[in-house]
Amino acid sequence: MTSDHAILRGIRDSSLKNVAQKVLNGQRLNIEDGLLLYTTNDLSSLGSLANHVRLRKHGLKTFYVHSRRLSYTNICYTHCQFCAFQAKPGDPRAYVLTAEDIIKDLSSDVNKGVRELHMVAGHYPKLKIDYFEDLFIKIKQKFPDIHLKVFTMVEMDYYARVSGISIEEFLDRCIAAGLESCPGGGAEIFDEEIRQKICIGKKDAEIWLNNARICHKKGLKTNCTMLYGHIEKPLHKIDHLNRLRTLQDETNGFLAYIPLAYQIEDNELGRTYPIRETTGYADLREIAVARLFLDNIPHIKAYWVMITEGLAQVALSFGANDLDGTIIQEEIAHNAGAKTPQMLTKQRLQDLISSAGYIPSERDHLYREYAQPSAAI
Ligand code: V47
Repeated sequence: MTSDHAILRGIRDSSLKNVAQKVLNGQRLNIEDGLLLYTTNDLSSLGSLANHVRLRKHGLKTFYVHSRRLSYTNICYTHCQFCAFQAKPGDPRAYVLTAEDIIKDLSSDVNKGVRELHMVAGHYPKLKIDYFEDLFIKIKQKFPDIHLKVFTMVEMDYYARVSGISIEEFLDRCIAAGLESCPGGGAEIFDEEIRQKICIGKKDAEIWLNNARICHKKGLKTNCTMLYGHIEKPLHKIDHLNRLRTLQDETNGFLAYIPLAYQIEDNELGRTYPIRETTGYADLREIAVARLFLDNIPHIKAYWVMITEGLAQVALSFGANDLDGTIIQEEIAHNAGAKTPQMLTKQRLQDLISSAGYIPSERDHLYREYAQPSAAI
């Protein structure tokens, strides 16, 4: 690891020296420090500090998971301006999958050896708790080793409400049927003013955070995200990260944080505002800021689907320690213009990690390493 002295000497922006010293001392950064991280143009210093923390926490180990994405419906009654995936009833693209459709799909060859099924979908009032119980039970009967990672904090709120039961009862019943963890989507930006512009009418930040709190108290680990690269400002992002960090101090239930780079095509937000796609510079900054500011969230993912494989690989030296995974059949980012492949093989992930000088490790949802890698693809 580079010595503290060498890191301090390499810092070009002298206003970062104090923050750098705090990072090297292992002290927590405050909001003002966070804002500095967002406003400096000294990206290489952010990178070397973030990499220093990454090496301190994880060494060279870099995780990935063999994962399948699936959305049981694209019908959505919520109006998120950034979403290109949603369809309204009557739209020729609209679909709802039955448990049988999903089992059939999961039985196909491409899913061989998949360890994790990551499901998020639209908000469709005809799907109620019994649909999810039946679905989870059937998936677990047929594929007992597949881990079920389902529902954003906003989705679970919606489906508990349309089922006429409390969020606690909804979760208890889903857990009994096979739910094992939850993905981090739906957080967008917590600031209410921005939220009202990018996802009018979506449940507010307090509901997202409180549902995460409820999950964590029930022992369900979850992830967390932030959607960046649209109309937000640095203050909104630091406020968002600070709220995640505060909840993590209380519950320790977040496993990973994933910055989500806004994809601009085929959605209302991209048509309304003159937004350009995020730059590599901005994407690397998000990873580094996350590693430095979120001192209590262990894993930072570079989500190659949204920032490209090449940049995700570079992000491993800017604080990221997880490349997410194979991600078979992702739809949300690809519908909004992501030009990345529909999946990466495990071999490709391992090569990306090794050729950058890190050590690949296939993980499960709790970041336990598998002694034997899953079936080769
Ligand atoms: O909830 C929607 C966001 C999320 C766009 O937990 C968009 O391991 C960018 O949550 N541009 C889904 N983002 C993705 C997600 C996720 C991804 C990777 C890992 C994990 C995890 C979770 O994507 C949605 C929404 O917040 N989103 N539209 C868009 N145009």
